[in-house]
Parts: sequence; C-alpha cells; structure tokens
Amino acid sequence: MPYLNVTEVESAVTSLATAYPDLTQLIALPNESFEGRTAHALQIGVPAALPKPCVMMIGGVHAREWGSCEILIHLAADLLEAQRDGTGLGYGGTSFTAGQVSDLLHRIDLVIYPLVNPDGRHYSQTVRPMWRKNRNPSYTGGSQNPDCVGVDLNRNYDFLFDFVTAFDPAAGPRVSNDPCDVQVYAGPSAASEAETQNVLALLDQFPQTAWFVDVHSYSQDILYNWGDDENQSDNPDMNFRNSDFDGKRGRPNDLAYAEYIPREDENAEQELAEAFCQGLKGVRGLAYKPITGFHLYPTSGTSDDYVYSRHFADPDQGKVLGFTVEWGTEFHPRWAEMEQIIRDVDAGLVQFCLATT
Ligand code: 0X9
Ligand code: ZN
Repeated sequence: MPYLNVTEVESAVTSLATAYPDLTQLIALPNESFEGRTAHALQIGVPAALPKPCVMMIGGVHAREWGSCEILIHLAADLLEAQRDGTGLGYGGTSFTAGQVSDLLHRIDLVIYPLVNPDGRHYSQTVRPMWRKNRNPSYTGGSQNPDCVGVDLNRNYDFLFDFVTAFDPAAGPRVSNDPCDVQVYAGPSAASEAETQNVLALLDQFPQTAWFVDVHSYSQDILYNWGDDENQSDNPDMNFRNSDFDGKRGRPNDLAYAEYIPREDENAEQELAEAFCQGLKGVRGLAYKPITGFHLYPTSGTSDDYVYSRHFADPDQGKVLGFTVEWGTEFHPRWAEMEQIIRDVDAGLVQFCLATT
C-alpha cells in the first residue's frame, strides 16, 4: 500500500468510526479549507459516565510530511482492533498486553485528527512534493510567484505571534511575515487560517485535553515546551506575556531571557518524552531524542507552545502539555521504510499514552 491520498485519509477515518461504533465518535471539523475540503477527527475510548482525560494527536499539518497521517490512522486502527479482539499489540521488540490496551482505553480518550491540511497534502502529492504551507491565496498581493500562496499553519497559532516585537532581532526565529516566504509565513494574524481554527475548535470541544502531540517530520526526536527560548523554573515573571522582555527573547546561552516553566511540568514533559523514546527504541533500536522545541530552533506560533500557553494566558483553561514528534530522516521514505517508521512511532505513542497516569 503506498501513501494515502486526501480522499483515502478521510475515508480511513470515517471507516474506523463505522467499524467500531461502540469505541469511537466521529467528529466533523467546522471549517472548510480554502479549496473546500472538509475533515473529520476520531475520538477513541471506552465510553464512561464522566468525561475522561484526553490525549489529542494531530498530523498532516505540513503538506510534505506525508507519513504523519498514516502514523495516526494506524495507531487508531491498531488500538481499536486490539480492544475489540481482547489482544495485545506488538511492534517489533515493543509489546503491550491486552490489559494495558484495555486499561488505557478505559482511562483516557484519544482524539486523533490525522489530516489538518488537506489542500496542502493534495498539492504536495500531485504538483509540488516539497510544499509545506496550506493553499490559501489571499495574501499574495497579486503576485504570480507560486511561493506566495499559503500560510505555515505551524506558525499561525496565538503564541508570541508578533515575533518582531517579542524576539531579539539577532535571535533569528524560524518564522516570517513575508507571504512569499515559501516555508514559514505566519499569516496576517493569529489563527487566520481555517485549518488552525479547526484545531482550536477541537480543543474547545475537548476541554479535558491534558496532552497534545503534533506529528511532523523529520529529525528523529520528540520536542517539548518551550520553543521560543530556553526553559527556566526560577522566575515566574519572566514569561511570554510580560512585555518587559520584548526584544529579548530567543537567544541561546544568555541571561536576558528564558521562558518560565513550572518545574513539575518540565519533569512531567521529560518523563513522557522519554517514555515515547523508550517505546520507540524497543521496536528496532532507533534512538529518538527528547529535546525542547527551542533546541531544534527558536519559533513563534507553533501548536505545541500555543496549547501549553493557554492555561497561563487564561487559568480557566485546563493545562495541556505540548509535544511535537519529528519522525524519520526524510519527508518521503519509500513505503517499505515508512511502514517500519509507522511501527516505531506508534509504539512510542502507545508508550507515551501509558505514561500519562
Ligand atoms: O518547524 C516546525 O514547525 C517543526 N519542524 S518541521 O521540520 N516539521 O517543520 C518543529 C516545531 C517544533 N516546536 C517548537 N519549536 N515549538
Ligand atoms: Zn512539520
């Protein structure tokens, strides 16, 4: 089986809902993409009287990172089949017992949204394989340059969106306010894009979400908060909301700024990231690394930092620990290798879920 096209991703999601009506809910996302595509997410879990904590996982945000959709669809299919049949799960050298699967699906719900950017995936699979952004042409200013279409959805969230003000000019965060930047154009305003709004709608629909994983490629790691600067747990006033630190964020190895994270949150994130890496390593020995987003490169407007920041910006919102998985060493591995990567990452994600106790 080669990579799924956008129609096949959508029908995989709806087919799982039809095949497992007692263990799933199909969720229609409210906004159409620019090209008129609609999408669904899938809630997976054994129904309970009270709302359960949720792990939300999204994928297909960056158009060219094709395998992310398959990783999430296989994860859903594997868990549902194991729960229905009362079997365990085996991924190479990592295995989970039937009891672990059943306990997991009784304790938490998984909310899986495998294709956030369907227009981008379609364009990447039919026209320009290395395309990353969505396909919204609203900000080209009449330019015919094809690079000027689209927004990087993983810079479009409301976290330090005004990066020109927030960051030290010398920090060089990986983000742009130029619509013709083919990689990291953040959009005209936070959450300007229908696809971003769909993720926000899903978060609103599942306020009991406590963990969030955005599946990307590639660099063989799992990133945890924060992505704008180094972490510190000593000075709560030094934080993304405090304008006293505008113009100072984003430089490594300096005392001017580091982003506040409560020590217990950082410990929890490290433990979960390590659980992911351990489950993954058991499959065939690959050593993915847990690092903060900042240690990949400084960013604004990403999903992982946005979901975690919401609780600090508005304490009525539950706390969501944010992660980004970066699978693989290339965007389009041949399918036989992608099948191995799916096993690697799905074992990591199940181990991650088990560690959310
Ligand atoms: O740059 C991104 O959006 C992600 N990497 S990718 O190669 N898939 O484009 C990483 C985002 C990581 N998160 C933070 N730095 N906060
Ligand atoms: Zn990506």
